[in-house]
Amino acid sequence: MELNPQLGAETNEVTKPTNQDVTEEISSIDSTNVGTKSDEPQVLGLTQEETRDPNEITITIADQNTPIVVLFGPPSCGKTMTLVRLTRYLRDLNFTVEPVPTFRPSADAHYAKMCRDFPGMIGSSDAANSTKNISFMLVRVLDSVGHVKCQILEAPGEYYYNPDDPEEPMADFPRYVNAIKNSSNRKIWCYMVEPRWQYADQCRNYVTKIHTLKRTMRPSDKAVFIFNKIDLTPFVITPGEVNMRSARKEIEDLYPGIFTPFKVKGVFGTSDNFELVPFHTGDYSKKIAGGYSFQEGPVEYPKKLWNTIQNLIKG
Ligand SMILES: Nc1nc2c(ncn2[C@@H]2O[C@H](COP(=O)(O)OP(=O)(O)O)[C@@H](O)[C@H]2O)c(=O)[nH]1
Ligand SMILES: [Mg+2]
Repeated sequence: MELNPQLGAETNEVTKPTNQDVTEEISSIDSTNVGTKSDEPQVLGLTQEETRDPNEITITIADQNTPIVVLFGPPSCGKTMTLVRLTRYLRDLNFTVEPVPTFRPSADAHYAKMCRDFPGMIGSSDAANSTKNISFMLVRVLDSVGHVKCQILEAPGEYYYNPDDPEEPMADFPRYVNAIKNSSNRKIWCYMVEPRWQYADQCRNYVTKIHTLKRTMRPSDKAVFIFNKIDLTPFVITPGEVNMRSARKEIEDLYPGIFTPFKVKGVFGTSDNFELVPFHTGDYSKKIAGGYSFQEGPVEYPKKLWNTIQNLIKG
């Protein structure tokens, strides 16, 4: 299915990520000029034209039956590193995680390079090697006998919620997001939250944006809230074991009303129609030579996330 919606909607101003830590250090090199059909520099894995007008982004979802896990969250919440950590975990279990080459137009040399370099970026202990290079990707997960279990989409956070856009939370989603929303694949929306978001004053707007998207979710779609950077909270009891009651309360305090539309009223009261998963992608230590080294976090976190995704796919 070719998803290239017609132009005509208002353009979203897209800026580079404003990540506080690692990605800030690498912002000067994230315009990787690897050459496209027009040999123009690229930011976030997009051509200059696409960066100027995200409504120009063309994607193709060739497999319309396999569920898509969408990592949804603002810049620097940890989408790329979640993909990296989950991929490492799945590979250890003999799953194959591979980029879907047809996701972006074949003339897009940057995407082709990203696909080729994916194994190296996943295995790298240099955090920037992943965060700066994996920016807009569809991967698929196959089990040890070649069954495709799901697809995972990682995209620039600005297109979901852009803290630098004064129009938020009313800024339109770029058309490719709508195209994903409207595709026939079942979706597992993974909404990411973090404990010390640098734009804490915008938490309510981010909540509004999630609720806007929620209204377009189909009944078969599922919702997971990923509380990433759990290592920065006091709720970790032992590695992988988290006081979820307190963690949940913290999210509700930081992001007021976030769970409200994801609750269902029944005869015996209200119940959750979502999953909540704590996550810790890994530890990031400053290197003397510059940049950060990445050491993967406890296995319990990707294990819990993967089990949750699998149950939702089955359910
Ligand atoms: N403390 C901590 N920091 C994290 C964690 N995951 C990501 N980070 C930090 O957040 C930065 C942005 O992560 P990234 O995956 O690139 O975010 P993205 O913009 O959403 O793709 C990383 O460079 C890390 O510094 C985590 O589990 N714990
Ligand atoms: Mg990213």
